[in-house]
Amino acid sequence: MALNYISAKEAAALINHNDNVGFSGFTHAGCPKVVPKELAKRAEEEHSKGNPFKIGIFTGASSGDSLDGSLARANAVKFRTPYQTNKDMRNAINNLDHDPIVYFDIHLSQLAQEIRYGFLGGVDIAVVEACEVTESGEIVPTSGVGITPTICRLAKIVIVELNSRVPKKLRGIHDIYELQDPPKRRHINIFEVQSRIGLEYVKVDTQKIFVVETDAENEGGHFTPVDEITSKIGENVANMFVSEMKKGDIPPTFLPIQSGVGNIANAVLGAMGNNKNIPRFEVYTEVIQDAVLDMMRQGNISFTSGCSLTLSNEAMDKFYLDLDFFKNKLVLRPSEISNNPEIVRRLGIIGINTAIEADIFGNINSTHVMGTNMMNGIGGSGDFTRSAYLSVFVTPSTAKGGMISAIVPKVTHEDHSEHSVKILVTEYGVADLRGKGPYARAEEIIEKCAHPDYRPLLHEYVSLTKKGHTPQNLYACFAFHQAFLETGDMKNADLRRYLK
Ligand code: 0RQ
Repeated sequence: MALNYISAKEAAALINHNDNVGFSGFTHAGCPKVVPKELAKRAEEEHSKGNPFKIGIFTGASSGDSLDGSLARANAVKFRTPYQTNKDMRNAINNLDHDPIVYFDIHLSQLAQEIRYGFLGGVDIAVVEACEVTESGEIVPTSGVGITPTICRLAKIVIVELNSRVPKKLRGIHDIYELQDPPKRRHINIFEVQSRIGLEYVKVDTQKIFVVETDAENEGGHFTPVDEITSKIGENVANMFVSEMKKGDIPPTFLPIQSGVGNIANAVLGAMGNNKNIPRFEVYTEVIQDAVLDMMRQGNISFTSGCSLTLSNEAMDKFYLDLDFFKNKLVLRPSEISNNPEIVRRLGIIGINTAIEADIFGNINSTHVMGTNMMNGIGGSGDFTRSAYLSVFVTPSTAKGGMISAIVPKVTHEDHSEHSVKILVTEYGVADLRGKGPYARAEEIIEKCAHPDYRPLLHEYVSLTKKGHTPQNLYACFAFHQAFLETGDMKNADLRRYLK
């Protein structure tokens, strides 16, 4: 059947106020660009006429500025889930003065199934980026998959942004598979990082497809060059892996690695590549960043499975040029498979994720600044952390020019608990929490990871609150944060003020 080609403006007109819209992609990779921008214009036009216009947004993870940025600025968002990183979206989520966006943060592997279960109100329209769409309804995604199979199947209308900038030759890199829901779900047939279990495309009833042609550019930013701190964190992680191998706690063949998003994660992978004692390894992760491709080219990584190519534009262009090299060494999967805890546990994945703050017992806050303001969201960190062979968290020991200690007596928001977190790493060292009770954990974290400026205060907290299984005082535990809010510097924390 011939496909229905329309303009981006006509596509935006298919979307109504109050619709729930599912978007393809994962991070900026694979997200639609021209339709969301037109949709934002449409919302502004409706608002100027005094009409309401807001949509609910489901995505794979964060998205590009054309999507989250445009729609947030146009005040066109009813709710948003899951992970986001756009500044304007974040401001709109945190700012209660002006019509806030309802944001609920869930583990990325769970979103597709929660949409299917009907927990979130259904999907009316899917807007997906593709490098190919056939007259039989085969849609080949671009550089990120996310929740594409689920939204395409459930939506009444599927708008395909057919992006000619992405080579059709990408076909074959995806492994598209959607899980059945309980009680019919069976095991996932992935027993190795490189296992393939699905199709090269998403199959959709052609009657509901509308195609919008585009050549919009990838929206990848740049990675900040590795600095002294991120490079030291990376070195500490790499050396820890080497000593784990020497001890026999990590097998000599190594185990698949998951690594989070951002500059620190990129630096950690780079450091692993530079360490001659780490053997060639595999990656089973969600975001594939620039460092992974460099390491594949150099032979440090033999195979990579992920959900998206979260690359700078420069690295993306180079990837397309080298497609023949990567085609049999890399696979892109939907987020419910790339992040599936069943596979994480089975393959023995080592998870490396970044914390905003950690407490002296190993609980991790990945999402909230000072307990109140949402940064990005939990992303896939929980999918991996809870089920990993070894869960590692990394963070610089301080933030905001040293005024904030990333190691605190108690985290102000808990995303990952001490029960899942095994290793904590800062530029100062590596705290191994395995087999240690709360007092020993506190000692290990303070001495190995905290910034020296904060060590006396943290020790003081433990000695002043020494009581019961876990030394804690419910008044003093946030004295560090309180000091920052009142004086702009956590070093001014006056523990005794709360402990009279
Ligand atoms: O603020 O942007 O104003 O400079 O947080 O911190 O050090 O640049 O590190 O970019 O790697 O982000 C945890 C947010 C780290 C990210 C987080 C401020 C700091 C800076 C960014 P500025 P950095 P990164 C894979 C897995 C959760 C989800 C996850 C994240 C900004 O890694 O979102 O792991 N992780 N997903 O100054 C106040 C503190 C702070 C602080 C840092 N203690 N207090 N501000 N900052 N620590 C991804 C996916 O699932 C797709």
